[in-house]
Amino acid sequence: MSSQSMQHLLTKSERDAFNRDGFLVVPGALEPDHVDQLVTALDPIEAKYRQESGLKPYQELNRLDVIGEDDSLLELIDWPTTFPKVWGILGWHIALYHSHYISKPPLPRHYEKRRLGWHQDSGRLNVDIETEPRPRISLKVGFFLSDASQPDRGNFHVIPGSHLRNSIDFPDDPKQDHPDAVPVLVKPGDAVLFDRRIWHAGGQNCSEVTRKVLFFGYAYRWLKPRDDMTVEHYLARTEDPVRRQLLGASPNGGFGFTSPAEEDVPLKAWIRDHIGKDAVVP
Ligand SMILES: O=C(O)CCC(=O)C(=O)O
Repeated sequence: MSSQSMQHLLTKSERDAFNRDGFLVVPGALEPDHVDQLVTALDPIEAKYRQESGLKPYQELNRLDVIGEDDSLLELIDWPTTFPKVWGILGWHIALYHSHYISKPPLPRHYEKRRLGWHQDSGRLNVDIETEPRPRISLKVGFFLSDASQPDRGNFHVIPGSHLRNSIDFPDDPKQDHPDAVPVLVKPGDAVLFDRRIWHAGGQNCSEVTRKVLFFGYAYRWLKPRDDMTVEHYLARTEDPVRRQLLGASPNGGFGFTSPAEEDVPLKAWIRDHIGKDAVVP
């Protein structure tokens, strides 16, 4: 893992904001050239899956398990500007459990606006676990590759602070959105970290610009991956121990009574060696 991470550790005010609001914007997480490279890599992948799935040109593509599709995506899992915030929040006992790419082309002009598809992540988890609020368990990083700095560009929407509520009430009119809903306004290269429990939704794209976002989900190692995690080809040639942890490698198996052993969770030692044994991580 790059030592540049040390320059982007989670600050106290970022932690407070994440805990209070349920999300955090990391401006300029990716350089403009890097954004262009990722778009160039993702465009043919998108074209292939659009053709396979028969989507109409204005319909959203949501490609799950995208991480394995192109080498340029691998380095984003421990990216120095975002990953220190991830382990700063969740701690060291984590792995990637999900990755997806959403491309949202402009809607047809006659499209009638409707209420967005509000949800918390991890579907059944919200039904099976009975506490209020439910536990956090995972978070996602969204790398924005298009300009969503204005509303109505298919922005990621949130209800700030709603991560601590198991349910939310909507107006009676089914077209009306929640009064506290806000679009997250971000530029290409910005990243958004969000608590899986925050009530969130993708917005409608009434602009001329296709909205493109790569999402990486991180969770505790005991959570079953959300998608196929097609990463064997990366593991076969990846030596970096932390990256291997994130890809799901675990030489001693799972997380039983005597594990994880240090070699199952090299991120723990990395944090200890770089920050010290008193590092404030869960
Ligand atoms: O496309 C978006 O902005 C929303 C994505 C989303 O709902 C999710 O990743 O769970």
